[in-house]
Amino acid sequence: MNFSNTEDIIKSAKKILIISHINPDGDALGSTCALYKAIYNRFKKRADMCTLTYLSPIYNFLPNINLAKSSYDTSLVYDLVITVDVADIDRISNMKILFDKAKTTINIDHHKTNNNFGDYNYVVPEASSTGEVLYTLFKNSNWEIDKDTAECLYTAILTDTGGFRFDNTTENVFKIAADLVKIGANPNKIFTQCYEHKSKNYVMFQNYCINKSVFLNDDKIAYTTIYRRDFEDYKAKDDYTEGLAEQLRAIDSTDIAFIVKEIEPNKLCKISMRSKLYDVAEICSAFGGGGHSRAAGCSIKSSVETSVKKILDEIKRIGNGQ
Ligand SMILES: [Mn+2]
Repeated sequence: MNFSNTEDIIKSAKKILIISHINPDGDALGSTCALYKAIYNRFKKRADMCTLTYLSPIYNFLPNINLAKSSYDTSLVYDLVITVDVADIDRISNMKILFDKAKTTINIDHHKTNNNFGDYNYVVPEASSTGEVLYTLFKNSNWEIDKDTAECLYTAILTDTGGFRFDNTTENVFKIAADLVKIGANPNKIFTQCYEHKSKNYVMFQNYCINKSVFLNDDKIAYTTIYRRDFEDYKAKDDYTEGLAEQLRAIDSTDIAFIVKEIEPNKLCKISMRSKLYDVAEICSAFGGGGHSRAAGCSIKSSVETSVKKILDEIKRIGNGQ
């Protein structure tokens, strides 16, 4: 896999937009900034970068992220729009208008639920992260990976493998990481930036959410619910729930862990689900969601209580966690 069929398109495009999904994580932002720098190095042209709802300062260390904007004028017409780490085109929110109008689109991703929505698609479900897909594309296309690009790719791979812990952490991941370190990515610096810049409110909020967890079926199922008022009480930002489901999954008895986050009282909830054993993407797909087999999510247009019941019914229906 390389850029041989799209290199001329990227080369001739005057206006390029790189975009990832809403609530972008380290893979989304790292991949965006890595591709930006790689295109600059190769063609000496600057693409626009869109980071949508990104607010948290955690990833502000990524080279060139300061050049990204949260949205672009929907009246613009791009020659090329490249999506990175976008499993479903609806996850780029209203920037889909720019995607639909673009002369050409390229879709670079690693989610197995990706339905190849681009004109050109580089979708590798076996890859740990979009960062890994990009690394392979850059290498196979003889595109330079400089220190900035290496830092971005390392961040993408580090965060999507949960710090080289999840079952997507392959031999290849370590080979790539070693190469990126050789180029100049600093593992300790990037780890500290990604995982040790938590605010006090964040830690207190997470402890509160964990404290009120509910355990079912001999503690095989663990979940917690987070209401808007909880966010207000702890002055918590929306992404303060990140890592909660992983904490519940870490309990030895737990097979399935999920969190139900109230988005709009009595109207809309967002669910993040994790498992050690089961395909939670299947459970989430029953509600129009998706993701990976051990980490998936969905939205349910109900109250928190009804959403919990629907999820538990679905777990029961497919016979998991029993
Ligand atoms: Mn990813």
